[in-house]
Amino acid sequence: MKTRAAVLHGQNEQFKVQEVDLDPPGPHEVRVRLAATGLCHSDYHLVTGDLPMPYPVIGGHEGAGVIEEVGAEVTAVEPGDHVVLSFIPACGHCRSCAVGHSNLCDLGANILAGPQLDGTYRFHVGAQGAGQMCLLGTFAEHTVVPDVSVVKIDRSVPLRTAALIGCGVPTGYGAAVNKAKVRPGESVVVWGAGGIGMNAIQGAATSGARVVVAVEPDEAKRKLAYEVFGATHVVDPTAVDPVDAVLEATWNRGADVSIATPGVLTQAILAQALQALGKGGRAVLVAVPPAGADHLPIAPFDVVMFERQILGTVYGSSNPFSDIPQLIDLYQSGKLKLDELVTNTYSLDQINEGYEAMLAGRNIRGLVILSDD
Ligand code: CXF
Ligand code: ZN
Repeated sequence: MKTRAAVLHGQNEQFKVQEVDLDPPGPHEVRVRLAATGLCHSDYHLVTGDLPMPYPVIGGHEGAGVIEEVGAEVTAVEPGDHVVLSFIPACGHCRSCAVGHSNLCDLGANILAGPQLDGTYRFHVGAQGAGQMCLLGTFAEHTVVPDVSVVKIDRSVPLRTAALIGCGVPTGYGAAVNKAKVRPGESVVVWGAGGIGMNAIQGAATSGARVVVAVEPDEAKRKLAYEVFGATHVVDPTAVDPVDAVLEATWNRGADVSIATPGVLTQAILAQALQALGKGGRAVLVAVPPAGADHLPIAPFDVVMFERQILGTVYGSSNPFSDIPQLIDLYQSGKLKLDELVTNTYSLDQINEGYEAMLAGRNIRGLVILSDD
């Protein structure tokens, strides 16, 4: 079939919205009509090359939609089902899945490769195969993805809201809840209050953190972090030293938990996130570092003597098939804020405009509306 997609043809180019060819689903694949997709910074890393994927590639890894067609061997979903797309597939059988760490599923090795799991392409631009970001390619009106990349959700949830649970929400919320395991009374600092950080802030606040410091240069995001998502302190790092501000907010102890969620994990922000840790503090590194970054700016002596822990996390250490429905339950019971995350909506043709707004710091989440579903 023909569909429309935002295709990236080369490094430092804009997304080109164009008609593309889409193959039918293979035996273990499904075709999804997408309702909406979020503009995550990670797709922009494809533009800069910080996340390298072969071009051309269909961007997008945060989306939700309706199943239109399933392959011959698919049993978990059927046409008409509503799904959130998971940017890491979860096979359920590899060791990581079996021990409850599906975010580390062995199939995750393929998410930046380009072709689908069988080594061939579903999207074609003329004679050329086009890859799919995280096997998904949600910057498209339709996509074909592995069945282990779709999580069925209740039809009562608006798909435009559910799309946010594809990446930003579990990544940020899970960084605080699953990886840092924030406990009541702890002090938490979150570096960057964008689509990921704002969810780390609400995850820390709902876990009972006594102090939640949001370090964020954009005034509107600081205001929302404080008024809506549960930050107790906000800091403009362009105006004051944010490490001093964290010390001040934590009775000079430093943070129990320091969560790094800026657009790009620069060495400068990483150094501050590590310096802000108190004794026994846990640093949780979420954002993608620049290509070539090869060391952590912290003295090994301090790690040993002050028992500091440095923890990486991908997808907020979530299990997509259990955590995505659970996040939806939390939203429906009023315990998780999602609608407030959407700053602006765009059409697919306006996708580059959405990324300009993100780069200018104006978007928490820009959301591209892809259908009326
Ligand atoms: C990223 C992590 C690296 C692979 C692509 C997705 N996470 C969230 O945006
Ligand atoms: Zn993302």
